[in-house]
Amino acid sequence: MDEIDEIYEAVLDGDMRATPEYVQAALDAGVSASAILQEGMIAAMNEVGRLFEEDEYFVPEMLIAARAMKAGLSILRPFLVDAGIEPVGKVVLGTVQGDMHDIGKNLVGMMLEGAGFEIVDLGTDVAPAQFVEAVRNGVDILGLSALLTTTLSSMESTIKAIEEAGLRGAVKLMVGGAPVTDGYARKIGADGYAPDASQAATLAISLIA
Ligand code: B1M
Repeated sequence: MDEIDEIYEAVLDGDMRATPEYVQAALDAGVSASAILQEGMIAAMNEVGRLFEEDEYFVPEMLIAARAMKAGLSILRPFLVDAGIEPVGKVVLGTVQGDMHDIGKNLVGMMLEGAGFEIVDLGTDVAPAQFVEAVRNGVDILGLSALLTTTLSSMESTIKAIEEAGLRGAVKLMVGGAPVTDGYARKIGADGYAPDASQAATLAISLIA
């Protein structure tokens, strides 16, 4: 088994102890942070999702896999975030109301930090009013994440709440997450959609340009 396979298996097994050890070993062996993330950890989470759909994994297995992935990400973080850059803009991020998924949002935060943005993370299950309050306090970009088809409507109601508060012109709105599409982003009035964390960083730079 090579380093990537070990990471993949450790995340799949939800092994919180082995995952960061294997991530460190892979980095020490010269494997790139991007390969570890994409081919090891994200690939394993996709397989977790597939096993869940097949009724082979249940919520507890998804949960421990997520914990293992987070443990691995803590080792990878310094390689994705380039510290000491002068902030190019402020981004407020959050997973919309009703949705507890935060791994993708956290990755987006790391990549944006790496691109020089200051990040304020509101966490998960964030109500529209909390996003409105954050925009009122001054921010360049608001990033909304949703992983459930059932919480896509929270994305739309958040944007509506920002419009109703008269703040739509004060902020750029960026959306993403597995069920989100470019078409949906346009339909709800977002300024941009990114399918993954690295494209989120590129999008954020173009939104403030
Ligand atoms: Co959940 N879950 N889950 N889950 N879970 C999914 C999303 C699911 C697809 C699994 C499946 O059926 N195959 C399915 C949703 C189906 C649907 O709606 N169509 C699902 C379900 C059904 C559920 C529950 C309802 C299960 C239940 O209780 N019966 C429940 C809902 C709880 C809730 O939120 N209210 C639930 C719970 C959970 C856990 C808590 C156990 C756990 C989350 C733990 C955590 O996040 N702290 C969990 C997990 C781990 C998953 C899967 C397996 C993995 C998600 C993940 O972290 N992926 C997931 C299946 C899958 O994704 N294949 C699944 C890795 C991550 C890097 O990718 O989050 O897509 P992702 O983020 C990407 C892009 O989407 C994008 O960039 C990221 C990095 O490249 N992106 C953005 C994300 N946000 C962005 C924002 C941007 C731009 C890009 O701009 C602002």
